[in-house]
Amino acid sequence: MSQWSDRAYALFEEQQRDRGIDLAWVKEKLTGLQIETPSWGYGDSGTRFKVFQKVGVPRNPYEKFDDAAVVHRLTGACEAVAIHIPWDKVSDYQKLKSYAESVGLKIGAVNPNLFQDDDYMLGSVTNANPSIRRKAVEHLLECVDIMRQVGSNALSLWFADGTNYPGQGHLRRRKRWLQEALEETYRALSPDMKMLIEYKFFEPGFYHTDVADWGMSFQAAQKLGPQAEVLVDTGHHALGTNVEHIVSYLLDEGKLGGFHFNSRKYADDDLIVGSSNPYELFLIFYQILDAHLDEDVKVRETAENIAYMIDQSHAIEPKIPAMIRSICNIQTQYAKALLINHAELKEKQENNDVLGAENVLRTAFEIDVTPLLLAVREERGLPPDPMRAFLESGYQERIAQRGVGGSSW
Ligand code: RM4
Ligand code: MN
Ligand code: MN
Repeated sequence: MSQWSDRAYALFEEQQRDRGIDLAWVKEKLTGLQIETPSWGYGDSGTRFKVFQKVGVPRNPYEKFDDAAVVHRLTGACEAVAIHIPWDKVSDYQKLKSYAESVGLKIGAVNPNLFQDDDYMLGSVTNANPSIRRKAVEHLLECVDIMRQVGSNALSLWFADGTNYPGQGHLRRRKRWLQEALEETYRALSPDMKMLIEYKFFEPGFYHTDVADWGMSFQAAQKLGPQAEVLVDTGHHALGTNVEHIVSYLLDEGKLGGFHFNSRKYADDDLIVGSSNPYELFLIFYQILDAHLDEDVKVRETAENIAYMIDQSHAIEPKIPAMIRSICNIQTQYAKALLINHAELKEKQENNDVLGAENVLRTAFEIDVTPLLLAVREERGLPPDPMRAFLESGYQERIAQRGVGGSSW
């Protein structure tokens, strides 16, 4: 470290010691934070107006793993990569698994795709046509089989099913079909596998969506059993929704399975994490870390087993730097949340000290954690500034030889 950062860290350490913060624990937690990146975040994606094709985009799933390996090497935080089927369909999944391992990665969640086949225009597992419903369930089962082959323990489900017009579909019948499909899939899981049920309030359906909010995911998961949990995608709520409250509720019920982190200003924007509302991310981590201290072991275990994932689609961003920035932004907000003085907060809450309690949270949020992040990276032998290290590595220039128009959606 430079003399400047050594001095900055010494000062930081002293300040945190005065606040009663256990920095050894903070560093251990920061080091342990692993965030899965999505294979699709390395490919070209876009809006409904245009998909801009970029130079150097991966041409196949293997090259997506090459790019993800760079992100992991520079951040030390992204060992697992989520795959989306059929975007990452290969003839030999053992080979894909071995390849991932050969570049220092493992395969994370398997995401079925029930929205791009022409048959699914009017729904997949909720389609009025029984043979289309069957086809959709077969795809879900195929994905469970792929999980076995690649050693994945999370089936991550998002259903695009919905309607555009009142009366277009029978809502209760669709609800039952959906649950039947989930049940059949659930029965196919091995005991070490989790089913994560994601929700989104609209899009592509503009009138109703079959799994529209956390309550619907929660209820479906509750009926299925302990291996089913809710996945919170931070971009999937109506504007103004208190996402951290949902997080705390699901933690208390032992049903928070994972996150899809991304940022949004308006709808499902899938932008770089923390670019729009870093305070929300900090408050989500506050809820999680508070649950780590819960007296109920079930709540603690739920908090410790959350699958953190990024779900970003890059329309205009260079993909690898966008991923690195997201990881750094997550680490920054996590570090700030680790500096919350929980004992002080509890005391303020118990004394009904409104401003005092809010001040405890804001104080942690306003701390500059740069010296801490630099120190942790240095101790782990990682570049102190992963973005700069990437830009100076020449990797982007090297992959330019892949040309334009690599594989995307
Ligand atoms: C959806 C949802 C899913 C993701 C797809 C690509 O909006 O967030 O998690 O797999 O997009
Ligand atoms: Mn998502
Ligand atoms: Mn989404």
